[in-house]
Amino acid sequence: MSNYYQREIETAPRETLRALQSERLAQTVRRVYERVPHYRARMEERGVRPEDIKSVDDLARLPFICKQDLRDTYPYGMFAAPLREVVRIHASSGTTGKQIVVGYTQKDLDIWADCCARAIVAAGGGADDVLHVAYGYGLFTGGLGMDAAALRLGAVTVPVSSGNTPRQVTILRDFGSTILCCTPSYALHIAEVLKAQGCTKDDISLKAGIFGAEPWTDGMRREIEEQLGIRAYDIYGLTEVVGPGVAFECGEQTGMHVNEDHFLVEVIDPETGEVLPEGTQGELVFSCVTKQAFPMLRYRTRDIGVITRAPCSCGRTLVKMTKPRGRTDDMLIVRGVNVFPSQIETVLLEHGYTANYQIVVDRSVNLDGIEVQVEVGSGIFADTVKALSRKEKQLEDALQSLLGIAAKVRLLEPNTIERSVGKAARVIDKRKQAD
Ligand code: DLL
Repeated sequence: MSNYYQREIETAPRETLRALQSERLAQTVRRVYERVPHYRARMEERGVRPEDIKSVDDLARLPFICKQDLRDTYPYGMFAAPLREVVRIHASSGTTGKQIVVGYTQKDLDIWADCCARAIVAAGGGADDVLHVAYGYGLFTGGLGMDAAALRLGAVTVPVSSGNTPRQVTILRDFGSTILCCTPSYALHIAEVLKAQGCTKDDISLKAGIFGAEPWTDGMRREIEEQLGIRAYDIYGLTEVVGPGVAFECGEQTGMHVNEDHFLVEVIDPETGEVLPEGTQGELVFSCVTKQAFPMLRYRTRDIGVITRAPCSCGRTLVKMTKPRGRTDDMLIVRGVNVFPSQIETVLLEHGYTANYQIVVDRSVNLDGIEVQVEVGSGIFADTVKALSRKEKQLEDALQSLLGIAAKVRLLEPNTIERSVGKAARVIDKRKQAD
């Protein structure tokens, strides 16, 4: 499938793209240097002046910006446009500290809508579709971001937002929604409720889903595709950069094309900050080169991924990033071994378990302190205690041999783990709660 929304730029020759990026980068650097005292101070600390940044090759001369910079300048200190020109505010949930507040001018909103429209079109969507937007509306960027893109394409937008899952299912069925937009974990929950209402995938008209806002594995993709009878596409983004639509998946479903005419991507070693070559895993860093109100330059995402410029069969020349395997903050260190929840998810799904799982980290659980709790189907739960503990042991062995970690496994009855209507909370770190 090679559907484009903005063919010319999505398939532009690399040299054309580079020239455009360089020009836009230089312009944005000037903009922030002149308008944002915090940026100017950070650049001066490094002895960099705007005229030093002439092309994308000079990017690494700029300082990094991280979450702390945004907290220090809360709420509007990083804005590069006066509030009179700002037309929208979004904010991150702020579960791990002060909220991050971001602003958009009308032009910023227009570009954002284009970026998300590329994602919808790449997933086979357009004016004939009914887009069921079950990402949260409000300060979270998911709902309004996808909504604006659907509107731009002339699709029918169903702005249900998240929550009230039985009603979501009724709407999906009755309104004939063809594309579902929500977090992947919520998509699975919707599938679950659909089934509980005695319906099958044949009772709905969905053909595709655009899922993101949290890490999810290919195993989970297969699960969703099977249960809802759709193709499930990944979409990536973060509030600080723009929201959804920083990168999106095409029909090849092997990673996401970064909208790099607007967002430059680098991969760095999270320890040293050194820029890593293409194909090497590291922390993703983004620079916004067209934003007016909130142009992050070299923003450290803490997301771990890999980028590749290998040609894609869809014809797009935009660089591709792999599914981020998680955030450095979510990485568990178990007896010196680094483990991402997504790796545990892969093992669970490969062994026929559900994606309804959570990882509890607690010093008192066992020596290693991690317990993987996963729901099993009611059939399995009817087994004898002995059979259940055999299954737990099998899974513990699989985790040990594939990930090199000793984890305790606990199989749970169906519907015991709380469902999330947004981002699933995979890790419960009791050590942090106790601190
Ligand atoms: O989650 C924006 C978004 C909305 C993206 C809807 C996609 C769809 P934040 O709440 O600021 O913004 O969270 C950003 O979520 O740094 C990643 O850790 C994670 N994330 C987002 N998309 C993906 C994805 C939105 N496709 C943080 N795969 C990011 C893995 C993702 N992680």
